[in-house]
Amino acid sequence: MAQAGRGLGTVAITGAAGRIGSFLRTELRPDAEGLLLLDRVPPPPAGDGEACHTVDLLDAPALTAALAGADAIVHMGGISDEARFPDLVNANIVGTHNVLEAARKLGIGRVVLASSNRAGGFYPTSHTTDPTEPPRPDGLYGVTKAAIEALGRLYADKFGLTVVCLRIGSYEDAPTESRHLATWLSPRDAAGFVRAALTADVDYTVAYAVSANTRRFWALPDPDVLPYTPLDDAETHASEIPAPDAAFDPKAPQAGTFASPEFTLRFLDE
Ligand code: 15L
Repeated sequence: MAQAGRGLGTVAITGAAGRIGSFLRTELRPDAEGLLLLDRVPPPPAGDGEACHTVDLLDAPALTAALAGADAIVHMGGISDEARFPDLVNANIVGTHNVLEAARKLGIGRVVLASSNRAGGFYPTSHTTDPTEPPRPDGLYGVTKAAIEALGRLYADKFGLTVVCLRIGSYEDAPTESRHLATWLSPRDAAGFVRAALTADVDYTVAYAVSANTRRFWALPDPDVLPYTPLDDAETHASEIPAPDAAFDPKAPQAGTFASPEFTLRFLDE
């Protein structure tokens, strides 16, 4: 375990074998006293100060056992895009409920939930969406993300947990398509938002986790609430992107093609 700076205490990461989870593992390790790494598939072997648990979010007793000892949970696990509704409901809504229940029972005071911009993907690109506006999901996946924000609010209001919901944008090493010029979340900004969510003096908040993109259509969080100001701007990559203006018809949904009927019809019965 790294000896310097352990201010975050013991942090549990669900979805620790996933793309964002693996990155956060590396980023948070120096700041945490220890890491509990949970995933349905075995995370890469534990290093110093780490404990790995192969656990399904739907196995509540095993999940609770694996989370014991955490001071905070960064919940990244679940299905990360459109899928069949029963699968989404189980992995995302029931899974998040199990995480929040484990936190309540174990006295873990802080949970960071991976929400998504897709909870509001039907707002048009001409609109700057603030996360306090009503959800406007672009698909079934977005519906489950709106639901987990509500679950987080319930556990904050009723049981006094601190819950920070991050509406993650397009997490990529670099933007690769027109829409990303608005929606990109760079890895270093992702780490910045998560660190802020682990330290913010707040009961409950929902915030867009998006880089400081010139063309963004989401409001950045108030730094007095979530103390992080993003550093990267997708615009610096605009010249590498084919048809950089293509996604910016003012009436088009912010989710782009994710909002099309076809994107969801694949997961619905005839
Ligand atoms: C998300 O929430 C998804 O997890 C990811 O696959 C992308 O679709 C991203 O949103 C996006 O909006 O680009």
